[in-house]
Amino acid sequence: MSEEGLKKTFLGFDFSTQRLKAIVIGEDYVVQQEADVEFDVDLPEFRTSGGVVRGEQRGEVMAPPLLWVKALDMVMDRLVVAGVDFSMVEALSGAAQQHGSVWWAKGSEAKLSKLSADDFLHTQLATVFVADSPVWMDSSTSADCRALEEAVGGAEELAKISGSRAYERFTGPQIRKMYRSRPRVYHAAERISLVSSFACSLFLGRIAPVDLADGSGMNLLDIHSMKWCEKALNACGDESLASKLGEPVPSATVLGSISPYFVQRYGFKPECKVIAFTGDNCSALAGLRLRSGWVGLSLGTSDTLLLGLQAAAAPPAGHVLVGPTKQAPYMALLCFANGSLTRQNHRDRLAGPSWEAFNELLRSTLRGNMGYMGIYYDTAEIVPRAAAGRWAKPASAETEARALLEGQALARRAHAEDMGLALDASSRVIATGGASVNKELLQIFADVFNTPVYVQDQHGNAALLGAAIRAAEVWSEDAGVKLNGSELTVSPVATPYADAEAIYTPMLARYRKVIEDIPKLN
Ligand code: XUL
Repeated sequence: MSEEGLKKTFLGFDFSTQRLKAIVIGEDYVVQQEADVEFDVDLPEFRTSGGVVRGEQRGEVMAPPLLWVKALDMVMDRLVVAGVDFSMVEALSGAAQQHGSVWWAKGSEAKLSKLSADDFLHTQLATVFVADSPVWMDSSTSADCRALEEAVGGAEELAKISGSRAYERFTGPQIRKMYRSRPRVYHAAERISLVSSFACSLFLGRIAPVDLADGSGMNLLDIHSMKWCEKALNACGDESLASKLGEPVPSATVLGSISPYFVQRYGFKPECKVIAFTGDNCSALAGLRLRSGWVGLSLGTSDTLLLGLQAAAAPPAGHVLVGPTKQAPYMALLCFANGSLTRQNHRDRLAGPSWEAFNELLRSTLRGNMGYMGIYYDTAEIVPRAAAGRWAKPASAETEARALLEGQALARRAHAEDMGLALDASSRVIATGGASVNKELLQIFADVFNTPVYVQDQHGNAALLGAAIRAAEVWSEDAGVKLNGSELTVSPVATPYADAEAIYTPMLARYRKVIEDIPKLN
């Protein structure tokens, strides 16, 4: 590649719950600079804990949007200190925590378009928000969820239309709560953004549209027609709601050029393109370059599966979203509450505080565990929706150790297939998160999915990397300039044994039978 070619850079942001991160990648997708602002530590004046504040009512969790604006001022300065040359940035994009809503006062758009480069954003935008932003940790909208489901014909119907039954943190129920309990705020808001489209607006100098992928986390979008669902809008607000939300756009949209504020203050070139921002999970799918039939497996406190899908299923649990990239027209998000914490609890019980000792137990058992299966929910499970409990007959420590991990992997595969995941010879599982260093665990996933498991080793934060990669890829397609960084650096860490299919297909069928008998929560 020519020297000139390598000089193009792309900027990505991640407005996550606890921090704002920024990353610069080159045309080869190699990370050049990074900067980070931690809300609680760097911006103590907002008095957040873990990036959020608790409301007066039970379950209310929000964040002051000005915190995010001030964090952007700060992270930009940190990028300057890190030596970023903004005049080389061809395009930027971003990721943000999903579901949160930002409520803009009348006249905000005019303010965004006339910012003075001599001053910080946060001093100029101090009065543009009419309320704190409810965020994804908020669980105060159960009544609104039931009302929304009823208005569209039931939970299953809502799942068919919007890709999810109603969830407390989703933006539709949150808007309904605002309309119902704080009508003055609702009416004072000229526009409502998601955290992603709000962040994008700061760079664009006008209110940015919601992108279809993050828009699918609202319970308001018809994920088939890609338009707002009128019944859902009517259930959550009045006739002004559609115009408050604006028309959604595909995630791979070049929205325009960067606002003059950033050109004058930081030296961006005026043609630098702003690509629609999206939700963090959607961005992670892009960062892992997941295609249809591939699985992103994040092994954390809870386990999250990101699935690239060809078509939208109507999920009994979990979420189907419009895909953020061309490689996956739809995606699914499945969160299993019992992940690493549950693995760790049982490791301690069966082997003490050492993974080595636990893995020793695993090695003294046979794959398939002679048919012994166990289901361990130390905390209420999300997929399937079930109370805490344990469904396993007493057995030796060795047998239980394998039963726990195989049971988890079987659950991940069964519920992924329920979402429409179709595994084939080209499929891959790409593991991330703390437990992705555990080779024994990854071998079990490889066998149960009968698919090789890879570990992403380019960057620990797939959502952040995905933001910069989306900027690069959407820019490249729009500008007709090919970039050389489009392949993911991953290393295969576990491949299935030849007998994996024969062992685990019958176990998968048995898992489905076993969970039928587990009492489900509504
Ligand atoms: C996804 C969700 C969280 C947030 C966290 O539905 O609520 O993963 O996106 O940032």
